[in-house]
Amino acid sequence: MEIKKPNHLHQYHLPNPTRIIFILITILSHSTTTTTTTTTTTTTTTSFPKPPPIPILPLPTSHQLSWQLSEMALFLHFGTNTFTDTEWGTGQADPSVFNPTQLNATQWVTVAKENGFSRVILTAKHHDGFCLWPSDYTDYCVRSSNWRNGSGDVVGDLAMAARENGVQLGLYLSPWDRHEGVYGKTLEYNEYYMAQMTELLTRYGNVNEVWLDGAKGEGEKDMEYFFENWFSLIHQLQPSAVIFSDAGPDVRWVGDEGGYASTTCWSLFNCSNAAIGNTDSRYSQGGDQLGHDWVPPECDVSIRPGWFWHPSESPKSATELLELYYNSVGRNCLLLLNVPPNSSGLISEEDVKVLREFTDLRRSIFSHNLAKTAIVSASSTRGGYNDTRFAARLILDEGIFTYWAPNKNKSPWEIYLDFQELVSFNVVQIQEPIQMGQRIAKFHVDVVNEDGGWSEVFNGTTVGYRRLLRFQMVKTQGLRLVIDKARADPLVAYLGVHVDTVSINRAVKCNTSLFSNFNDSQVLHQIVHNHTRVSSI
Ligand code: FUL
Repeated sequence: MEIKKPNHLHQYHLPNPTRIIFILITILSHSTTTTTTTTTTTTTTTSFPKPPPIPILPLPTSHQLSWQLSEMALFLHFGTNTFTDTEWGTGQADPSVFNPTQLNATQWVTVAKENGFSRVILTAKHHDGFCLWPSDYTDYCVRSSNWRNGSGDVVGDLAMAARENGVQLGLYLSPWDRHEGVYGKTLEYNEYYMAQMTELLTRYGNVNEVWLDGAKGEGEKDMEYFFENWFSLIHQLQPSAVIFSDAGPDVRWVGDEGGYASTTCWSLFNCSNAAIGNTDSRYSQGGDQLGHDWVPPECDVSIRPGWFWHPSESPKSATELLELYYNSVGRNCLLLLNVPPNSSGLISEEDVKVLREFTDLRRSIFSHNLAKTAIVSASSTRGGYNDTRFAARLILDEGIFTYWAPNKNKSPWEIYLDFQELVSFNVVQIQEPIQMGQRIAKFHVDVVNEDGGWSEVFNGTTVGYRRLLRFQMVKTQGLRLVIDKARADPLVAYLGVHVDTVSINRAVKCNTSLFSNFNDSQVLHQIVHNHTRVSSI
């Protein structure tokens, strides 16, 4: 939609009905503050600032916050499967097949870091049971391979490279083990699993995430996993680690392996409604507005068709990765992108190239915020307009730790941007200060139209840590974000206005109407893969 320049440019500045309401709100809110100040001058509390609003429960822990701020993690599926061209190894592959002659964990970490992935997660043990570290509890590990004459340790190499480069480390220890003889004997296998977990969490310094996968082949041995014991052990040995699984407790699986979250995406969840290996993917995708637990979603997806490297497969294109970014990070999730090292032990050049292009695309879109030079105002401000700690213009500061807050119980909740000239854009990003709880439940974005009134360009439900909205290119002088429903007084940490020509070109090329169904009423295209392909656990 192209919105033409108003006949008289200053029309937007003249008191159209919306603007009159806005001015009235401003005056009223200001006079309320003045009255309060006048009343309280007789007391000794006048000089104290208005405190921040009450956070609304549940809240993220500091580790969940740091996880969310990391935004993107690189998943590294690597093991005997890399050499046998398989996805789910049988557990019978000879350990000697594992021989990555050029393995260089620093290359993996550098690729991650240079492309904005601040965490790497390695399959220390996948379903085939082969361990990438020299475990004391099995010979089915690197010690029995020819790689570095059996003296290598992939987990150790990666931990050191990550530490040296300031990248966080996560480890995947598959519960399902197709090699280990005691698998199926509940007590013995839980002892074995916890002993291996202890090795991983005590030998390699800080571990920031432990990845528990729910997959298990049909007809496999039946047994019980002692999840509560595992969780306690992990939190005891690595207090700053978040535990990922279908059901949390710290981070949840988003419910599909296509890299797409639901447009409505709450970090709120009820762990008691989910079971590892047996979740309702719709519940995982959307979360739960009434949930009592803070368990934000992680989107795992592979850059290639398989999770492990296969010589015949190629990576997705940079525009496909951008699409994943919009639909994961842009929907309140962390993107866990799998980029599997190849059989020489390096991330393939073609994958590195695509990752660089993806980085350039993100930079070209998000490094310029058209809102930076706009005049920002809001329907009300907590503490009154003179209170700079909750002022509307704080939405221009990057990050979530400063934010706009409205006056208590003072809807409408609106933020206005006056660009002072006609500008064109097709992307808006919004962030909530989630350390104060996730609040927004319904919102819409309007732009000033040629008659000086408002036209809606997007409506949605949740925002959370980051929400990216795409719509047809508009040309306008003003924008407003209207929050229609919230769990408590809404807070906005950041508002960005951007131009994305890549998505437009892609839509034209694919002959798809990318923008017509971008509102939150869209039905999610579900891709539920083998993550929960489970018989019984
Ligand atoms: C799934 C596993 O079965 C796949 O092999 C892969 O590891 C993926 C991330 O999780 O459930």
